[in-house]
Amino acid sequence: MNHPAEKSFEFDHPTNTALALRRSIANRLVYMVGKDVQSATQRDWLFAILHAARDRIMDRWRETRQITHAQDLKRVYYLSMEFLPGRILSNALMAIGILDETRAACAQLGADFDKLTDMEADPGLGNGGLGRLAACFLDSLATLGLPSMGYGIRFDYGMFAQRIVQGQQVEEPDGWLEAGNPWEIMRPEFSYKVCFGGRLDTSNGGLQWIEAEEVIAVAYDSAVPGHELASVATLRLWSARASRAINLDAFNRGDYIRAMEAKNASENVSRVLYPDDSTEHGRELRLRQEYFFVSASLQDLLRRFLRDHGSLEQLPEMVAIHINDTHPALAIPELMRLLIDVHRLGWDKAWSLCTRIFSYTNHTLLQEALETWPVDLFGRVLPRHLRIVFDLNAHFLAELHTRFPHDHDLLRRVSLIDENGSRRIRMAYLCVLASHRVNGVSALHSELMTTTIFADLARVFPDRFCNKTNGITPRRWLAQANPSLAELIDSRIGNGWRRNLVELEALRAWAADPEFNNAFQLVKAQNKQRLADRIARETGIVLDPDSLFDVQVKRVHEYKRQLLNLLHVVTRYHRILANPSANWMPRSVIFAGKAASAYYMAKKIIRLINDVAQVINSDPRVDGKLKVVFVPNYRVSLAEVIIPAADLSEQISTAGTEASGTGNMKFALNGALTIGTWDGANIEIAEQVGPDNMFIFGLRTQEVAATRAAGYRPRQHYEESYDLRLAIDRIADGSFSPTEPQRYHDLVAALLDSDHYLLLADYGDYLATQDRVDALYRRPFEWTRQAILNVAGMGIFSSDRTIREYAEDIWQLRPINR
Ligand code: 26Q
Repeated sequence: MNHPAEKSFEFDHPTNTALALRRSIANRLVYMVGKDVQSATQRDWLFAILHAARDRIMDRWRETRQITHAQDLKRVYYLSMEFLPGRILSNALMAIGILDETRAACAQLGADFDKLTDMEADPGLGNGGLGRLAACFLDSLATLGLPSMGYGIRFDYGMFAQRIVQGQQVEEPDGWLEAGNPWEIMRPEFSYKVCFGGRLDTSNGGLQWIEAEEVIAVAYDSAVPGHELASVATLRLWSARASRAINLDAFNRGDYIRAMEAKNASENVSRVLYPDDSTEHGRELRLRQEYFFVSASLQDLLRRFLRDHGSLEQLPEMVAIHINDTHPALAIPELMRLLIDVHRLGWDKAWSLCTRIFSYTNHTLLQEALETWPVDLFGRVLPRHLRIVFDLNAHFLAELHTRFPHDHDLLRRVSLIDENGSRRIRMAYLCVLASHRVNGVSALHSELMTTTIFADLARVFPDRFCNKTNGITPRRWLAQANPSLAELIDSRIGNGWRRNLVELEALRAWAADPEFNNAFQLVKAQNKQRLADRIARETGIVLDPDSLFDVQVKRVHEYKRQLLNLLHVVTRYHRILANPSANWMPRSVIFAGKAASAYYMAKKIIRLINDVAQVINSDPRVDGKLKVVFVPNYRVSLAEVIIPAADLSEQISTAGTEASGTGNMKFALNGALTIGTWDGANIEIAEQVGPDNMFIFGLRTQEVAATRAAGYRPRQHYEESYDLRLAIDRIADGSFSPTEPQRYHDLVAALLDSDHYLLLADYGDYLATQDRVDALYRRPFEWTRQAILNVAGMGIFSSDRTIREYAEDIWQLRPINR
């Protein structure tokens, strides 16, 4: 007891009976929202429920922080530009264990729980896989009781909302905060100054950064409740606020509007997420965003450390900092700056701390996606950090020279500065240099990482590189998204799988049990109906729930090969027309996904999907044998409805291009069969579920390389296959774009002349494999038996497993002991 009021400081802990919940919701409606049962809107009810739920997380949240502090435990700080948590309410109620009670309370209050939960905003603070992975990791960190904090940016505008207008993607701003965000708590007491620009002053022997601009980063926290509230982690997002300094001098000059403009401009740094998942680097605002959140996060964690510990010597024993892709790489020169310029450590001491604290995950091998920054831009925005990067590079290259005195080209190749053409900083190399561990996200990816993009660095630092195969949280992706399947599984093997996903192995024994097999089919049928209803509402296209639901949902990218899928669709259409009376297995091909707003080819692919859908869906000769639909605005909350309804999961990237994939895991966990290439985590899924329970096709990574090396000629496949020729000719001749016949000329030319991702090379095998899919789907029992074996094999793909591996091999973390 160290506060004078502690004796008299008493409060009521909320309880979880339906009655208590009902009273809490009513209280929150009256005293927080300021309404009553007569005047409450739907949104008012939602906010009242949200607050009642939030109240029930607070005690454990405080307790988690107190225990971490009292037991003096090491923490991991997960730095990520992106977090895609999905809606919080259902997840929180399940974590607390009061989903049914809350439903009952709502019913008594006359509120429609399902309708209300569907009104909650879906925070789109990420582009796709990388941001969603970060969210799954926080869920697992909380569930495993590992002391942790996620750090990111509180973007005012998240991933754009996608509308489809006349077949084309149209982007709209996602103002997810406009109605208020009841989950966040502003913590203005944690505000930090972040500076930009200016110059280095070397006049009096030292090195001083004379900054030109400053902005304030303000913390907003949200709770991340673990399963059964094992612990509650924190997501701390930074929002930019103009500094008083800007305000004061601009306003004092008397030009009020100018001053307001300056204020606005400086707050732009946390305005909007870059909706690009590969190539959008070289933009100054993006660099500022990266530095902004990293600087605030490091100041914050150093403050916390120094509050509890005297000496920076022990920093690596108490703090692990993880860098999610290179986007937070500026944490490295920023920590060096803080240790050297602010805390007055020597260079060698500071560097030795850094290399014991940082670890880094790579998420891509695609050359165009590797982040680099032009030296001059970098130096203009962050002159001190440029100097640190140069000094680091000099130390590194000097040491290398002594280790490999005869390999001069090695120094050029591994330099942090790419000197070919305009000089650019290689952010990935900086991360490898500073990290004691560098990991890829699937076995294949980690292997390719050390033989391609980091081949030289793997020779220099052989002990750093490792693999941590991605995972997904079974709480959101099975328990929450697919409650009927969850319940069916519980009825046979109990509910322990939520914490220990390998328990799903026990389902193997049930795969061929007629009753279970049948019940499993029934669940799938319900989920398909739920999706069909949703699609009919949103697009007007009516799907037959008895048809095979063939699903490809993910960002639209050439390497993911949505076009290969579409070539199959067009061929199937032509075959149906040629042979309408054959016994066709009805199919519904479902696409969803966003294209980067400046990615011309990806947008064209979306348009082609919609054009093809239009023609096929309105052709009476098809007569229900084939439907195609593009579902607009793919996001976490839509994924939760689509994935449980899939029969077939399309994971068809060119071998060697998809680092891992995590959608592949979500589908298999929900009882879809996969048609996929030997790529990313597909390979490990095949190992777990058995290759006979998956549809594997296409060239392997080595064969892709060999095909390219031999001078790949896509046109040869076109000339040799009647079906392929017909499909491509019809796309080219305007059959799917009659008002503008040349609409797809460039797309077709790209396929025939270069086809960088080898669609045409894989087309034949893909089509043959799709025929095998149809054949198996005609045998519902056997199909379902294999689907159940897929579910049973998904145990290792829990993000709990992934996080345990990070905690043991990389972060050296121990859980709290309650
Ligand atoms: C970089 C610079 C400037 C602007 C944007 C970006 C940017 C933003 C997001 C670059 C990449 C991303 C996202 C990448 C991503 O999601 N990668 C995916 O990560 C998943 C999780 O590991 C893997 O499963 C996927 O295979 C991988 O594509």
